[in-house]
Amino acid sequence: MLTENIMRTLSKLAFAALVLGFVTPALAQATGNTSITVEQPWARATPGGAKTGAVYMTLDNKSGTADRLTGASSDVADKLQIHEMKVENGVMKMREIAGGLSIPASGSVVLKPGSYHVMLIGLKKPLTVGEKFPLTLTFEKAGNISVTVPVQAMGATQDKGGMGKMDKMEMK
Ligand SMILES: [Cu+2]
Repeated sequence: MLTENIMRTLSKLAFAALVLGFVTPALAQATGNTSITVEQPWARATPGGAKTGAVYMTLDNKSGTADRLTGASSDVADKLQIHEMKVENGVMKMREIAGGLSIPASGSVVLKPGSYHVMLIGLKKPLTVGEKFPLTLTFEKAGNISVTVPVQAMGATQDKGGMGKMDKMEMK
């Protein structure tokens, strides 16, 4: 009987140690700077002569503090902006997001065709399928994060036709 009680106590202690082991690093992360993970970045291939392109990705905020994507830079284009797309009076329009794109605490934001994107303005050469290029994202709290962006086909996967209609869109 006594040994059984001891065994129970021991297993409770082991369980507590296990729980603490998981909880401690999570707390440490939440109290520090934000930690942003950039998942599955990709860019749409561009037809020859195109002067603009777009990069998509998922931004995952694992911290308990909201952050903000304020800018981006890359060698492939003269200028990069954080854009959003919206239908206004039946017309699809895109514009730079004033103040950057906010990423909620313990949440994520998806940049995808027809929605948020990192706009490449003044492309130095067409983006061709299979190539990769470096991109540096700047966050208000997490600082700079560099990723490698693979170029995917123009009609690629997640595509709902958003950026494909770009030539017909107004840019503000
Ligand atoms: Cu745009």
